Amino acid sequence: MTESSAVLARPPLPDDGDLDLLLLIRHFELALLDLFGQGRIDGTTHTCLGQEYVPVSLRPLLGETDYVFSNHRGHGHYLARFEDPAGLLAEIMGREGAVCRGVGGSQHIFRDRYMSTGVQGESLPVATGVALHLKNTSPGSLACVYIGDGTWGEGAVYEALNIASLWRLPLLVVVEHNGIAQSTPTARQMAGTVRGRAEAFGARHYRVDTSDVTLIREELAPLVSEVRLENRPLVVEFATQRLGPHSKGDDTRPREVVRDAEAHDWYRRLAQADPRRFARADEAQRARVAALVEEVCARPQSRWDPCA
Ligand SMILES: Cc1ncc(C[n+]2csc(CCOP(=O)(O)OP(=O)(O)O)c2C)c(N)n1
Repeated sequence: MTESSAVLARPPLPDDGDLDLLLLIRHFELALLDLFGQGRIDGTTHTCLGQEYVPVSLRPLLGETDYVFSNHRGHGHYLARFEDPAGLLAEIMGREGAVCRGVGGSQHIFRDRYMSTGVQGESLPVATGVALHLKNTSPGSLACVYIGDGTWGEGAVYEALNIASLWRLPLLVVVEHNGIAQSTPTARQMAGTVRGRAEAFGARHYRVDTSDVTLIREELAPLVSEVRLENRPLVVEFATQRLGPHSKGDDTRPREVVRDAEAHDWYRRLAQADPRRFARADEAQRARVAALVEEVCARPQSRWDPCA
C-alpha cells in the first residue's frame, strides 16, 4: 500500500478522535522522556515516537473479545486500546491508580484481554495458544500480537507461526518494522524478508507503507475479517520508523538517519496538511498530558501488599 493520488481526495487530517489519540500518544511519550531526563521516573522506558499511527489505525479493527499482546514498546498499544493515560502513567511512576498497582511498570501490563511483556518473542506462542482457545470457544475473535523486526531473531516466533498456520488459528501478527533493533540495523542481521519468512509457513503477509490511518484501515479491514472468519494467520508488516532512542539516551544512529525519520514523521505531514486544525488539537493534547503529569506526580506511591 502506498499513498496514492486517491488519498488526495480525503480530508487532509484524520477525524478528531484519531487525531486526538495520535497526539495524546505523542505527548505522553515526550512527557515520559522529559520526566526521565529530570530523574522523576526510575527503571526504563521505550517510547513509540514515530509509530503512534500503527495502533491508532488498528483500534477500530480490534473488538472487545479479541486479545492484544504487546511488547516492550507498548505505551501506544495500551493507549489505543483503553485511552487511559492516567492509569499508565501511574503504573510507570508507581503511583496510586496504577493499572497493575505499580508492579508491572512500563513493559508489563495486564488488563482485561491485554498483556504486554518486555521479553522479546515471548508473546507469540502465548498469543497462538490464545488463538486456539478463541477458535474453540469464541469463533470470530482473534489474538493480535505486536512484535518488532528484531524479534524475528527469536526462534519462538517460528514455532508459533508454524502451529498457527498448521492449525489454522485466528492470529494477527503486527510487525512494526522500524529497521533497527536496539542498536543493530535490521539489514545487518536479517537474511531475506519478513514476507518470505511469513509465507514460508503459509501465513498471509501484507505490507503497509503509509502512515495514513484511514487508508490503512480501509486496506486492512477485509484482511482482518478473513483472519476472523477463515482462521488464517496474517502477518501485517508496517514499514515504520523510530524517532526516539531505543530506550532513553541510547540512540546510536547517525544524525542524518534520525533527521530523515523526522522528515517523514506523520506529525510533520499532518501539521502541514491543515496547520490551524492541527495546532488546536496538538495544543489540547499537550495541555492534557501536562495536567495529567502534574496530577499523577502529586499522587501517593502505589502500595502493593502481596499478602493482601
Ligand atoms: C529475549 C530478549 N532478548 C533481548 C532483549 C533486550 N531487548 C529489548 S528490546 C530489543 C530490541 C527489539 O527490537 P525490535 O524487535 O526490532 O523492536 P523495537 O525495539 O525496534 O521496537 C532488545 C534486544 C529482550 N528484551 N528480550
